[in-house]
Amino acid sequence: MDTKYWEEDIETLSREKLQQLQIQRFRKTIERASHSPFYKQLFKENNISVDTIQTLDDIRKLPFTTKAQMRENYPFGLVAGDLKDAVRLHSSSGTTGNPTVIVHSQHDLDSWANLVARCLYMVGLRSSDVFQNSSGYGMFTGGLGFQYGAERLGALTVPAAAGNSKRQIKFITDFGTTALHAIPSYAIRLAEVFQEEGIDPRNDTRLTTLVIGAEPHTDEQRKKIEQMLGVKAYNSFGMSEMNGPGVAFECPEQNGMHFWEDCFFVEIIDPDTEEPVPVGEIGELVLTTLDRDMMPLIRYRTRDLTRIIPGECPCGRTHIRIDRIKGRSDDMFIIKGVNIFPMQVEKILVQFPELGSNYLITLSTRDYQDEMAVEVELNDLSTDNYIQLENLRKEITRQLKDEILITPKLKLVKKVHCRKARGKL
Ligand code: DLL
Repeated sequence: MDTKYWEEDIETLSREKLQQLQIQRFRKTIERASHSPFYKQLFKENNISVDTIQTLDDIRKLPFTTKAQMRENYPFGLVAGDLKDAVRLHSSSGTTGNPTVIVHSQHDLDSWANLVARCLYMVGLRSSDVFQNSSGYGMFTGGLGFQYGAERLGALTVPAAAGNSKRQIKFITDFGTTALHAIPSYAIRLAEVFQEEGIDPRNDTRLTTLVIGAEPHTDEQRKKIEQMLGVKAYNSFGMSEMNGPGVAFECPEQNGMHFWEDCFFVEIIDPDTEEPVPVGEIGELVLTTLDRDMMPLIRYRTRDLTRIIPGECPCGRTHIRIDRIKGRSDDMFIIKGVNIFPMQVEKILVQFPELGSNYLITLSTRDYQDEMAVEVELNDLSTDNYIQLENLRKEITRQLKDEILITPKLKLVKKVHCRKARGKL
């Protein structure tokens, strides 16, 4: 008989047993991490050993790990295993300075594929499905992450990769794609191209399921996508530091995303006081890997803001649920699935002597598409020659595209000198 769980014994484990498993895996993680140069030093400075963890509350005795520390210890300072046992490396998109690097052993990749398969099974996908992935393949984990997860499930998996909407549509119709993975902004774009091509995805394709994630989106956007494509869309959360996709995922109840607590330990803290917030309140998500061999991460400050949804889920899964990501506690923003820090824009702009020191980044959403505009002032000495200015604009745009992976609308503006107006009130 077909069950509704991929791994019923884990997904419906009692809270007590789940917590026992977490302590056991937490201790193993500490032991494992202590072999990396970074954690070895950190544990020594903070007097941490496996015995520090007797109960789950003891976890608060451990220091946090930050993205900055990962960059400082680039590329392999947090690697705990022997690099000869490493089989894959992913690095973050769009970061300032060194990217964050995650190295995986075969065990890690197996565990990750299993988690993604668990998510897909949860929303009804089976080996008879045709799963098309419109994520970028390469360093972005949405590509290979879903590829291996869908293959693990046994689905016929189509690595269509990003872009080329007409080709995506041809694949969907020709191969009988039943489930599609897309970032939300792209799902809307694809629905528009369907319209332009005169194909009705609701009647002319076998599409029933959409997996959307990797960037913030609202419930209204989801409804619009569902209606345009004639699918049920499920929210999927993850990050490259925690493998990628397959970290938290909605079940058919769609009342939050189940967080796979056998593989990740979840804390929600106040980003300023660093103290835990009460269940149900919004704070910063802090995560510890519980089943990673090559590069465990302990109490990683994700900067994502969310909350734990109180209560039990009628689906029977005991793993906690988190709400949609409400924002970030740093200045990172996500455009078209790409993570961008304003510093990256600044890094490029400062290299042009023609530019002044002020710039403005504007983010907007038009017809459900994210847009990024950069206005930057020219300095006093810059030319008035239109052709030279246009060449300058193109060169800055090109360099920005190289750095942030998307092309912003760039406007060069004359410096405005303000004179004070005198007047009497
Ligand atoms: O975006 C991994 C992924 C791929 C997740 C495909 C889901 C689907 P990063 O590029 O490292 O990894 O970006 C991680 O994206 O910290 C969040 O800020 C944001 N994010 C991811 N999923 C969601 C979501 C992948 N469902 C960062 N809703 C995270 C809102 C999301 N934000």
